[in-house]
Amino acid sequence: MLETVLLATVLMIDTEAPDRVQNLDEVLIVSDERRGRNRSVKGQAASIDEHLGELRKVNLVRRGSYAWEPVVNNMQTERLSTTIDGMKIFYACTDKMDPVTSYVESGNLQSISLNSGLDGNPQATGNIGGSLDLKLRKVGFDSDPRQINVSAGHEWNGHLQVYGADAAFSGSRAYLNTGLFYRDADNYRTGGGEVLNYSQFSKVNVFANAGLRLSDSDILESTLIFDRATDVGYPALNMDVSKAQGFISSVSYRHLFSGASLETKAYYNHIIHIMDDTTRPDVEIHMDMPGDSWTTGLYSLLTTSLGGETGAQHDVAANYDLYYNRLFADMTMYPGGAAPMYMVTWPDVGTLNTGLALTDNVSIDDRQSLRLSGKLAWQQQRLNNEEGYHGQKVFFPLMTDSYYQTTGRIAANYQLSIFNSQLSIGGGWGSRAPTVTEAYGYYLNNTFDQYDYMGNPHLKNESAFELNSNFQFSILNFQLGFDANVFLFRDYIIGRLDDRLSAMTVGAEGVKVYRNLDHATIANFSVDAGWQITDRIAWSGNVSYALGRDDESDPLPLISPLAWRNELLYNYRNFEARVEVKGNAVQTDYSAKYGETKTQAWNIINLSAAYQFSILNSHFSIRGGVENLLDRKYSSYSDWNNIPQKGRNVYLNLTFEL
Ligand SMILES: [Cu+2]
Repeated sequence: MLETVLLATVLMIDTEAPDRVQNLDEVLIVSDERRGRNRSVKGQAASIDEHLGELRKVNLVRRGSYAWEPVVNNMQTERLSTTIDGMKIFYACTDKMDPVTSYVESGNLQSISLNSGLDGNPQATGNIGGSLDLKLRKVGFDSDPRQINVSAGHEWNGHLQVYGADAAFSGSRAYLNTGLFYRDADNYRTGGGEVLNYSQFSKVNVFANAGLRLSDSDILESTLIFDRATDVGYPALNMDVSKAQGFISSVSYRHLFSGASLETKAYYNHIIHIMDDTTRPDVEIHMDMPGDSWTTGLYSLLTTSLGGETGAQHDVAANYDLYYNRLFADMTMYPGGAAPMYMVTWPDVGTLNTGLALTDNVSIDDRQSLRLSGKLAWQQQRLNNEEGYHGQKVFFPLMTDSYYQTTGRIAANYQLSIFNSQLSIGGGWGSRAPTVTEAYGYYLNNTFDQYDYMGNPHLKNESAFELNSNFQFSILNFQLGFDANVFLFRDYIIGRLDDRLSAMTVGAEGVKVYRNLDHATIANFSVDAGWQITDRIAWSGNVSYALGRDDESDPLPLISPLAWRNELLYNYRNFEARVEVKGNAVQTDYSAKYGETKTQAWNIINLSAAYQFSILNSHFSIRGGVENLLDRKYSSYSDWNNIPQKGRNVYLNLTFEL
């Protein structure tokens, strides 16, 4: 049961158990070399988005059936850090159609780890709400010499097909993981059977991770991922995507000292995003809107253990990182008959960021531990596109083409275990620089509130104090947990109406300019319970509530209403079955001021079952289920423009491990 508690914020995709768990929020998984068993309900055929959705602190903003935007502690991308094996990567869409999690596949990953709040992973910067690190699958040295996985999945609603194959080879001097995945879906049906147009997508992903042991203490590793989504529909938006492509690469060198390791990784990634409105009927003004994001960087991570034996033990990590990112997006409008209009929407912003992070996990004694983390980062931004720079300077005559920002974070967390309970309290402070959209975005239409948004180069950094606490206790077969955190913001960044400006986009209601609000508050509360009723039957439940307020005590947008989840699990030998009921209360606290509409309450029932067996030396697993059993038509508060979710959906996923 304790393990379940500790795993609250990590999702195991293809590994049996973490080798080392350091903190309730901070979960560290050392590359697992054993043959995996997939813990996720849908198995490997599940999308990254579905895996993310199984993390308790994660919600997802959905603009279609592909590329959902992760939300942690009720904060979106701007206030989170998302890294892939510590690599920085930035999305290339001015409309947030391509969160960076959309450029990897379930088959690429070993686990997803989430650090809640300001206590980020060493490579994270600007993480007020939390940091997600997607850990890539690496078989490592001296594991099974050869493993081959083949998986296939089908979902009847939307005719989703998933095919994947991956292989791992391991020896004492070298290892290789490689794989190919393909997903394709048609439009899905909402509850009641109506087809939701523009909800289709298609995606291909190829990856390779390789390692070479140069000597007993020197290891060279490298990663290559190519991911391409095509014909992706966004029913909540006015446009679709004809191509979203990611190329991710890295080379790293690891040196092992006695009791310490130093890893230095250099990486490069390029994202191409091409929007398309040619398949939509009734487009008044056709638009071309491509976006590009290039990032190159490196980090050096030193980890070591100090002390121990009699005194407190310190697990220390020091990380230096440096990256350079370029973001460029433009738009060409073709008003019927008239000459095309051209606009630069992200003015080729080059961001050079460098930072130093320190983490110390102090094991004071058997019962107490303390975790301290901090990071200081400095960045320079330059607007490299003249046209974009001059376009924005019209509105901000005092702006320059270059800016500097210094950001930092510091967090402390104390943990005490007594008898059957565990208490943790923590606090922190941190700041983030405005994003490129917030500082330099130019007439970016937001379909959520129907306003065009202008970036503001004079924004101050946003900062927040965080307080958090967590209490878990168990008696006999019963376990109960409480979790609460509050973020007190200064200079909170959000768009506010500027009625001196007029909209550019057809149908937009006006222009909003990003501003710093003097203060704002976001708070999250949750209660978890678990009950092992018999050896075979277990129940778990969760209720969460969140609150967001701006400087005038009005609700902030996209804050979850009261939400619950109930699950009954039956487990016998290699068979498991579960019934899940989840839902939201009516969104009474919606933010009319920021263009949000009220979302009604909903409840759905999901059924699933899994069976695993072995023949000779091969493992097979079959997973099947029905989502939204009663075919309810509903949308959640985080469904962009309240697009309805999938209606009843039957799925069957098969995996063979040879
Ligand atoms: Cu886009």
